[in-house]
Amino acid sequence: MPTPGRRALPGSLRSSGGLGYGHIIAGKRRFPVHLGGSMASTVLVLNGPNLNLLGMREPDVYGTETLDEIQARVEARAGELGVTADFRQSNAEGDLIEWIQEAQGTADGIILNAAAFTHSSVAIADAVEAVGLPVIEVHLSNVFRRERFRHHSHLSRVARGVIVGLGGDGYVLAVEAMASILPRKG
Ligand code: CA2
Repeated sequence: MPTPGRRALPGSLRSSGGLGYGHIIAGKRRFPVHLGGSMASTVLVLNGPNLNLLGMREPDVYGTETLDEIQARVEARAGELGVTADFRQSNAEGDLIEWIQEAQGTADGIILNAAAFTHSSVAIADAVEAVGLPVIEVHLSNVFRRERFRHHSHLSRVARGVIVGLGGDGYVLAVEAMASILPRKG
């Protein structure tokens, strides 16, 4: 029986396997809940516009490694460190903002290469500030050796740290840094 005066949530409780984070679905909304138990930290790795073209064009600037190859290296290193990497790419600013917002309650930290949105998006910076998770900004190229408009990042002010100019290695270093920043679970 529900306590008088308190409305039971008209929703269902779902977990994505084992204990850890699940979510309550109430109507069209999802509310993340922690279900207890031990689990690995989750690091969301977000990639912005045109990074899906890596390895196919501009190898002199961005190297020959594809985004799939970087993903494989990130997942392998994350596995060694006992961290789960959730790797994504989108050409749409709104997707990146949605993913950053959703990370609250579902992830422990974010590695972010927002690509060209780095230099233009106050909205992504606001989302990073609002989510309150540690964010490491990564750029494949050394943006400071490039055009002046790439020298300014809206994200660096709200990022925990910034890694530039080391190609795909920068992502792996960011996973290592994130693993040492995040408290061990369990
Ligand atoms: O160096 C980085 O990682 C950048 O975030 C890459 C962005 C650029 O706008 C930033 O200033 C620095 C561009 C990503 C586009 O990637 C391409 C890959 C291959 C061919 C063309 C674009």
